[in-house]
Amino acid sequence: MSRILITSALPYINGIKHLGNLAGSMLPADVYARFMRARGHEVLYICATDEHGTPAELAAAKAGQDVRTYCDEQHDIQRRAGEQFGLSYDWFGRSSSPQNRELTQAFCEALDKNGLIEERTDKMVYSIDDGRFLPDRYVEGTCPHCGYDKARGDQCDNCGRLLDPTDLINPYSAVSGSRNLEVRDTKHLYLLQTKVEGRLRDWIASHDNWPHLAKSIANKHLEEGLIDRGITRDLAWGVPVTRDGKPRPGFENKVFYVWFDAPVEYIGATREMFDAKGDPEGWKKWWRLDAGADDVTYVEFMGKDNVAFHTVSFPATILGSGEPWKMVDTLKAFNWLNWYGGKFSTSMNRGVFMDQALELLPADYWRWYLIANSPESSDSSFTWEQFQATINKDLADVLGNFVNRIVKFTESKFEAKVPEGGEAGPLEEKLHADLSTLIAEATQAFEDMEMRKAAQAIRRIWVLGNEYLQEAAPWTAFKTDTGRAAVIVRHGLNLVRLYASLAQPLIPSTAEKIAQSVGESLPMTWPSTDAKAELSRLPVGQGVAAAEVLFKKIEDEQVAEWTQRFGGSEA
Ligand code: B3M
Ligand code: ZN
Repeated sequence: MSRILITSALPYINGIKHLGNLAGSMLPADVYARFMRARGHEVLYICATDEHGTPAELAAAKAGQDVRTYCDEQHDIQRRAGEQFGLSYDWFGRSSSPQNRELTQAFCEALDKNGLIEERTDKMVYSIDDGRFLPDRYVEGTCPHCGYDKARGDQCDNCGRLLDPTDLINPYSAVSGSRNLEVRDTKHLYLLQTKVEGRLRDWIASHDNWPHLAKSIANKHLEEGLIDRGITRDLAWGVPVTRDGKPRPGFENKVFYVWFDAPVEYIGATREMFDAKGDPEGWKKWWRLDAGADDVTYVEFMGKDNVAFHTVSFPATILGSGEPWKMVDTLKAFNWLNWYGGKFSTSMNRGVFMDQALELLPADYWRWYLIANSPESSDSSFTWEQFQATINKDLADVLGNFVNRIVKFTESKFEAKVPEGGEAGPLEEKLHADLSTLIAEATQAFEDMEMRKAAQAIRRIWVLGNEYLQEAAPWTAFKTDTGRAAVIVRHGLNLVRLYASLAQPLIPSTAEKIAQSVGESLPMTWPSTDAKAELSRLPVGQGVAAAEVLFKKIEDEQVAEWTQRFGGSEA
């Protein structure tokens, strides 16, 4: 048994997330966490809301609320939506917590002591009409690299490059739209990444096991070359800048850049959790190598636009601190899930957000679709047509139908009990062999965080069960040979049990219902690759009871209505 630390990128506080965000970090992280728990590992799955920086300030201003109140409300909304989606966080924290403030300040002070922090006078965009500096997302304009005309001051959404507000061509204020801007001097702290470059390169080079997308993005950023980064901003909302635990002179009206404190919140949230449990030192055994964290395996999940921060900026902070922190072992990155090939957009009524999705259908429908179509090797697109087809086929026809059919047959012919007697024949032997291979495939895919592949293997296992039942035809055998029928039904019911255990990470609420239909309950341990053993787990005589319909088919009228409401191909 190992200890596995899992984090998914922290969703910004600025409003509830859409299905694309869910598919690209939180959901696969949850699936992986559930899989690893079923494997018997000790898992700690941490997430939080990312509450600082310009996204929070801008969204609060738009909502007409002060930032603190806005964040309190939005955090609750996101926490609830996550729970309803079955995201099994061990803790869902807040980057605005006192724990994170303390850790963030301590990191900066450690870097400072190591000569890696420098005060520099910067030229920053100042808006005369707004009477303020415009850091990061407060300014928008044209990307100097690719010409995209809605690039933000911190990053271009089109080409993915990290930007500085002064890089933008034709800049304008995101607050007022004003182009009445000038460049003014202001003092900021710089993290001297150039001085950590050697260590950072060695560290990245020692991780050739990272999945391809993460590795290639990390290398691309190294090739572009490291630069020293400003880690403070002229903002009021954020982690205050300190020296020796007191406000740092000259920085009283500044805070840390959101990307400086956000990744620290992975640690901060862990500390929030252990503080809440009354074990204030407990977090260290997950994060400090000098407190036992060296046997932890740490896996991060995130969208591709976050990779640079997790492979360059945050590691530079940790390495530069010179302190014994646990660093990421494996980093799983995702491409975009698009909406009909374009971006999700609230303002343009394109796409479904987490809360809306649950008004339409239970979480498991979405979870299955999003994992089965996970944007792993390339971007993928949500379409209502594909969603309907996937649900109706995989979940309703293949899985739901199998479970109901065999359990109902047992109810009517075998007194609703796992029957005894009869002997396995060639059909069962073939089933065992095929199934063993597929269980091994599914297991390996989950281990490798290959979500699509894992879902495919699981789907093939469901199909295999259907084919077996079709061929073995217990309803026919029953008329002439009840012993033979009993063998088949016993295999069928054990397949149901197996399906429940395999479905746990992906569709946890339905997995519970499936387990109950054959008298079992979750959590179940992950199956071994010995299918013969796995198909003889149910005790003879155990009662079974058909669940109500597991999955309802999605009708064409529903697709029409949802397309109208949330956009579709014509959008
Ligand atoms: N909040 C960006 C995002 O949601 C950012 C991730 C922080 S991870 C430390 O895409
Ligand atoms: Zn660009």
